[in-house]
Amino acid sequence: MSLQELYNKHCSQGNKYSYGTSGFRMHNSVLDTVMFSTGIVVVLRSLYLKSQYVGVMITASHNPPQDNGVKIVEPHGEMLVQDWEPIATQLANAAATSFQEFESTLHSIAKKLDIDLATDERANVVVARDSRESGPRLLAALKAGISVFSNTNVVDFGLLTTPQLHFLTHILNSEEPGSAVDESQYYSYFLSKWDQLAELYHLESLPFHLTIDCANGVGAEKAQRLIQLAKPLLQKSLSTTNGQTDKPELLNESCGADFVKTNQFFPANCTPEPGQLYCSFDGDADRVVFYYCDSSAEKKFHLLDGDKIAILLAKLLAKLLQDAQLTAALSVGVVQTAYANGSSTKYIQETLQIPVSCTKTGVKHLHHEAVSKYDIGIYFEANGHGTAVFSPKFHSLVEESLATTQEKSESQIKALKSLQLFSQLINQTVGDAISDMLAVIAALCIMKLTPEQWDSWYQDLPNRLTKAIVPDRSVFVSTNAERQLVSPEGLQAKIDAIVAQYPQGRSFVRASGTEDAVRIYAEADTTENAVELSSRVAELLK
Ligand code: NG1
Ligand code: ZN
Repeated sequence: MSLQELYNKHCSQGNKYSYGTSGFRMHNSVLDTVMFSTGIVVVLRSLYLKSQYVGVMITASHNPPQDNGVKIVEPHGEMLVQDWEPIATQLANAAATSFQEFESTLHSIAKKLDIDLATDERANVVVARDSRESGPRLLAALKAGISVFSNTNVVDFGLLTTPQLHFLTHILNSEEPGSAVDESQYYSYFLSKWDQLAELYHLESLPFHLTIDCANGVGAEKAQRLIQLAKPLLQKSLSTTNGQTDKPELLNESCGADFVKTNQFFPANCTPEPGQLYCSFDGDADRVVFYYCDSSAEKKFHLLDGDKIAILLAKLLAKLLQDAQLTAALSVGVVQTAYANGSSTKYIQETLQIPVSCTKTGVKHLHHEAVSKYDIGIYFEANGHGTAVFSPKFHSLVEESLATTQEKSESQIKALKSLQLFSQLINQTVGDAISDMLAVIAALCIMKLTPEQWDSWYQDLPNRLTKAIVPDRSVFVSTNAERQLVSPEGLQAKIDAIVAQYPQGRSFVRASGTEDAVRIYAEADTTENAVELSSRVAELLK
């Protein structure tokens, strides 16, 4: 088909698109145009990077089933570099204007990038999607965009979690060209790291059963596959719930990480028992939060969110560094956003004496800070999206130390081996619910912690996260890692005046990057105060 015929088949006019925090994300019915243009951008990106594989994930994560979206993944699993985001936006909007506009924009982008549109250089693309019903249709539109070029190779992995796509994109670019890469490499890699840790610590059983709420999404099939492939030690202590991937309308419905974090309550189809641990993935399994119930008569719900996961990993990794005698040589830091509970920040800084950075919302910002500032950078959004990244200096020092073991104590060697295994068990490309889950289980086993003990280190300040629909969210401009507004003028001063009336009060307002809304966060000493503070700030927006 000609460019014009392909365009006519997949594009429609009138919508406005923006490549945001998590790529393009909207109601599925308006996404065909964007899929088509993104197919072209991905090919350009691969050609620009000398035919390396570039990844594309079709997902709308924790959003409702009727939404969908697309994001581009760099050859080694990072998110699309920031200076290509405007290119993706520009081409999508040109496609939504007219064929003439689209064609001329495509030529001008190619010219700027110095890419010959008629090249016979090979472009390599790797695609996957979550379990949404609109996925196959949108994938076809994406492939149509890719087919505009004559020499393309598309590796289609079908259904994957977002982190699996990131991981396999990296593997495809790391292996010899032509080697077969398949999904099973993901499971064998992470399970082998977990098994090695279990062996190092002589683990014989897990001190709890872990039930995984899979949000009725793609994570269900993947978690079940992981359990099937695991050795009995892990296998007998894990099970899944909300695994109805075949009923797309149930995706994220009364279950999943976002539901649990927002409602601070158990998901559907989960009958909690004291002493056991539970976790929830989101729709594309790049987020995870944990929880448990206490032994009171009402079986009270307790959340172990991204803040608590960051602290668990920070505490363990800092202790291992100490035992490995590397504390002076390697830095550890935690990266959070303004949504982190104030108690967690205080605990990390004051009790753990570990530095904390605060960045804008969106893992790309946290990732960048973690990589550029620390040798071990642990970053998590409160909603459970995050990972820990290890610097090249970390890897070389640990490797060097392990190469000369004769003058080292047994505990030092054990700590060094543990550090190395954790740096592999934790997905280095992106936050990953499955890999984070395995790291949390390993950390709890090694530190001999029950869920209650993990939870007891500090108490979250009561908080509320709500949203408000405003006529134009673009007027809400933030500064200071989104903790203060510079526009609309005068609003921040009014927020500050209200916040000052509440002990331990903190509140901020920012425009969402993924929804047409502004978010209001408030925390204070008591639940009543947090709720009151939140509604008084919300009043200001009316
Ligand atoms: P926005 O809509 O910009 O607040 C939300 C989450 C982010 C991140 C992105 C991407 C909150 C408060 N915000 O961003 O943490 O996960 O979605 O999915 O949870
Ligand atoms: Zn997600």
